[in-house]
Amino acid sequence: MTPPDDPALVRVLAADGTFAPTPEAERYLPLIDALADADLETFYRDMVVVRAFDRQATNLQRQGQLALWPPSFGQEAAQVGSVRAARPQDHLFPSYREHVVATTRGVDPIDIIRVMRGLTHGGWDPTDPRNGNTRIYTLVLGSQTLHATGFGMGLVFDGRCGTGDPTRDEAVIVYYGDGASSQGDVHEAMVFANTYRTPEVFFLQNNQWAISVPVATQSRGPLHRRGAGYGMPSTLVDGNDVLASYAVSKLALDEARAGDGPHAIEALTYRMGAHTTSDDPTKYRTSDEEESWARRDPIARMRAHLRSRGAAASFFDEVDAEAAAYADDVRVRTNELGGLEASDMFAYAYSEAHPLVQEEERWLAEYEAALEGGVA
Ligand SMILES: Cc1ncc(C[n+]2csc(CCOP(=O)(O)OP(=O)(O)O)c2C)c(N)n1
Ligand SMILES: [Mg+2]
Repeated sequence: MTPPDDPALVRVLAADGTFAPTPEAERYLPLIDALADADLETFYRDMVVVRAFDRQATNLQRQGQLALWPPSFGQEAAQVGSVRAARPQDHLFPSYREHVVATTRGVDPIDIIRVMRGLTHGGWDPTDPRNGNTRIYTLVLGSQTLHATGFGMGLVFDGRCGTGDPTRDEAVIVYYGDGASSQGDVHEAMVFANTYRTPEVFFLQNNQWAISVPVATQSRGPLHRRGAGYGMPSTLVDGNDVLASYAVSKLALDEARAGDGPHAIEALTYRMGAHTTSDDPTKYRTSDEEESWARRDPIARMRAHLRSRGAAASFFDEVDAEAAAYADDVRVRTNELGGLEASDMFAYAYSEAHPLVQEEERWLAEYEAALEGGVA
């Protein structure tokens, strides 16, 4: 399975890192020209750091420190490009593997770890300014698109977009997957977004798989064409090209903020890892397919591009060291986290006391007491 040879595709960097814009990329080139060397280095650093974090978290799950981990391995360019296109006042609605989206906005990586260790009832506080307007992870597929559209409708009603002041107007970006695109919630969200002209970007990461179901099985036509059916522009981008992902997201967000309504983006990418640590992709996909996508690795592509622009070897060494230190810090802090307060399992099942839950809590307390006494 390879990305379609679709003339609509926006790509700036070829897989080997050479600057080779597709015809559809031409209109985005001014946005890319406006980037400084430091911006390109930031994109690269973000991708390398999150890959190290992601690998560390996968290992921590294997060591029994986390209940589950959904890897972002392979999707770094789609995520970094889009989040770096957002302004501080924008609102981000992730799904469950947008780790670098959350951390770039300020969420502490240990807060993501805490979610996957089962220590929280949702995650972080989205209203805490340190979290950069990042909503919590959503495991119920597609539901976050409704949250985002509702939030966007609020922005319209409150006059918080389309005023003509780009420093104050706000936009929303919501992340979802190719599998989630089949959910009714997504379609309802798109209908309402277009009816109310919400300042919203629907950012679909088509990573080719919904667990073990390939995208071609459930979606017979190109996903990016769906936007037109709802009355919004839609753009197909190479999601393994961080520059293209940045540029299409930037334009769509700028237009949304300015009052031009919603926009759908389909970013073609690939989930290079397992669906989660509970999954074994060797059961349903071939190593040929994995290798063909490894040749389009988003980090290798950007590294080659930076090298061709003359980045020093020391820069790459520094980034690698920074990524390793970041991952080490996460490991150290994860090992310091305590366990679940067992009482929490019962406290939040119902809003009011429930006899069955109380009975289960009593049973657990007795069982643990017996364990301590060496009886059980
Ligand atoms: C409403 C709902 N149905 C089913 C599931 C089970 N489920 C979890 S992830 C997943 C596949 C999602 O695929 P996709 O949207 O492509 O996202 P990806 O995991 O590839 O990032 C499914 C079916 C769920 N979490 N929510
Ligand atoms: Mg998918």
